[in-house]
Amino acid sequence: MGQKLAAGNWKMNGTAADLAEVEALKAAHPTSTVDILLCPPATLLSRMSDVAKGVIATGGQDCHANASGAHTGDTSAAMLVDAGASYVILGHSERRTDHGETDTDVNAKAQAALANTLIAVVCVGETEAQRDAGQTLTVIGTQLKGSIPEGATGATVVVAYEPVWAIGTGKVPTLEQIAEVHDFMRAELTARFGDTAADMRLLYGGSVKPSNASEIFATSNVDGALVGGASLKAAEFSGIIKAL
Ligand code: G2H
Repeated sequence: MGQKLAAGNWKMNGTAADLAEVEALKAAHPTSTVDILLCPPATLLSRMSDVAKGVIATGGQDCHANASGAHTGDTSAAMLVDAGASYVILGHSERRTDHGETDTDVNAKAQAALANTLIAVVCVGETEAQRDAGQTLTVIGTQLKGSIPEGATGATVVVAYEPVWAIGTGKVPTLEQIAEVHDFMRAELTARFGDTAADMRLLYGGSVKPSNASEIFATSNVDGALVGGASLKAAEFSGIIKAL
């Protein structure tokens, strides 16, 4: 397995004043045995990268599949790299819902990310209706197959399992439910990519907090977390990092 990863997704939150939280997080973790990542809004990426330099990596929350051109409001993978990023989150359910992103779109974006040496954090997850209908593993299998490009390795792709119904809701799946999906993802990725899939980090995301992080991290095939709300404040995110 690759090094464990605590990833923070700031979503559409954060201005320059919030860089104090990055300073505080850095002070709390001058060295770390796990990888720490923060993904701020694009407007803050360059400045956060300067502040975070050292132990904390930074990433984008999306990128365009194309290198440049007439795509108003979009950001290319190379632009993220230029702003100091080493990761990019792709296919988050909020992008899939708000912007209609499909597995094919996510796959094209992931190819652009990999071509620009960014590590792609590819998100998958079922809705509550899909879980209730017993379709969870089918949905996850389809998303994995469609969203992760050929040639992915443990060094270039991270997968985040985020049940849509657990995002920002305070609802967390049972540890058995998390283990079932993570074991399934490891098996699917191994069947497709071979030995390198053992190094592919599988993150859990959805209402992770310091109080539930330890038990989630102790669950089968969980190699870290993608954290939203609880990554905005250094003290709270630090509690999660320490549990990893
Ligand atoms: C899931 C997660 C971060 P939260 O979207 O990607 O957010 O921890 O706020 O549920």
